[in-house]
Amino acid sequence: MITKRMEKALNAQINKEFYSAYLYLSISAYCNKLGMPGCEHWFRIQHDEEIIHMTKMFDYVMQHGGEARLFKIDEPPADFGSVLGAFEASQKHERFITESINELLNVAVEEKDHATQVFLQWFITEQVEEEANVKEIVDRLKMVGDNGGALMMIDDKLSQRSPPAPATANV
Ligand code: OFO
Repeated sequence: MITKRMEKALNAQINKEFYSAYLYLSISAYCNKLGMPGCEHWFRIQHDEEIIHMTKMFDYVMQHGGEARLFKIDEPPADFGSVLGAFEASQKHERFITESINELLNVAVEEKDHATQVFLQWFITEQVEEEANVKEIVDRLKMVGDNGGALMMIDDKLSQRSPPAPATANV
């Protein structure tokens, strides 16, 4: 059974994962407006991944004897200035989420909640991947600048991203 403090912290993270999904859906709409279908697709998959993160945590809270709670989701921005700006917004957000997951683990350690410490390992690893993926794209976009042909090639590559595996609470 999780402690009330742990439950509160996990419920707050569920809200952040929902916001992540909201943010990425908004960025996908922005990419649609820019006429970059590959980027739109990439962010739509990113949105789907965030829903999986949220669902994993939501299910875990209940499996561990807690009460899963849903709170109001903040409105995400709709304009990111450029496709590079959109990916930089994603990079900044993922760094924030990494800090937040690390803080959750600190709470689990302080609460001597070993099951939640194990559960959070999946998220710790996932954040390394999330940050690495977006960094690679940001670096490439910076490299190509305004080169239309190169941007089209990046867009095409991003259109090949595969959908995520379905959610399971078990790690
Ligand atoms: Fe849920 O990892 Fe991104 O935000």
